[in-house]
Amino acid sequence: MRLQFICLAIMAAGIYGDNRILITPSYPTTFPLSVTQNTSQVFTVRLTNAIVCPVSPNECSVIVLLNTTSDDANLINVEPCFLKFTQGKFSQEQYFTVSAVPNLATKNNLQQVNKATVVPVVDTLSEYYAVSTLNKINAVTVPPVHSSGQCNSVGDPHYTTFDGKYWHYYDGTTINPSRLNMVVSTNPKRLYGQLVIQAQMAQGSRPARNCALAGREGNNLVIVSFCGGSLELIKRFDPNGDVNVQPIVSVSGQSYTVLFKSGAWFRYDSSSAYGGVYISVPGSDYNYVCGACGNFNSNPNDDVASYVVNYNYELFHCQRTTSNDPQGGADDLKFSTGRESPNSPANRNNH
Ligand SMILES: [Ca+2]
Repeated sequence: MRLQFICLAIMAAGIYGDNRILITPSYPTTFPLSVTQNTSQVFTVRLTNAIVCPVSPNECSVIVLLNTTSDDANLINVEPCFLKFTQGKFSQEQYFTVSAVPNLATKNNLQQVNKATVVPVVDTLSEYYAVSTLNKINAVTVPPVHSSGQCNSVGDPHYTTFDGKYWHYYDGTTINPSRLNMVVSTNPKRLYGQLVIQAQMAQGSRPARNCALAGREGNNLVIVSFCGGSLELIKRFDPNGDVNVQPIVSVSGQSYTVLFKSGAWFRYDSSSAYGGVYISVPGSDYNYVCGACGNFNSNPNDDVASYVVNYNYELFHCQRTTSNDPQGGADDLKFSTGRESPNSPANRNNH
């Protein structure tokens, strides 16, 4: 009966701490510490009584180990990872710092908030401090906020990637209309589902020109096509999906803009003879896309294979669609242009 009472008492103390060792500020469960890139929190640790050890007085100290757990591996740094209080300096405050790992922005699965916990554990020969219980520090890692990325494809066509790389694709081999993945998202936890945006070039046009754009977020697809000579606007929305996450199409003059729930959008401007293509993705897609718009990592030098790309096979894998390459980086969004599908066996043989 008495043992049961002691266990309950320890459990209760485990939630609130027992004030033998004070860690401030405290972050109980309902007030987690928010940790994001380039921020840190300093904690103060203080012993409230002298350290007395009944045996081995020469080794009498209190060590506070600062273990960490997290949803994702190693999201936070704790420096140092332990504190040692000695008998002579037991009253001296000591400090540790909790911060995000330096590469928090590039680690996987970080579009959503993740939990992390610092679990202080006491190691001592002191009977008084050996039974002390310390507050856990509950933290959440918050993805870094990054500004949105802008990409465009204009002329015959010339591309400017999210990272500002200017390059050209002339498609020198194929008779079939070329189709490129402009954006393919790569974050498995992306809100509102995966994003694929593809551009279609007009069949037989020299110089080449964009004639259609298609984008799908989750299971909602919109195609804006002028490949048949006049506007063809196609919406294929998930019949079982939430209507509040469906993309919105707006028209301004000869510009057709499709806004996705995530904040990503694409615009096709039909006033230009070449068709102007403009694309934006939200900052949460930073480092989580690939395609003709590049990988959105602030480095323009790793976006494309070369300044001028003449052949489909020279494109990066994720820039090719399955219509031009059966092993392409994203499935064909099945543009309906009123023309024969470039993925038909007859056309495939032309490659
Ligand atoms: Ca890049």
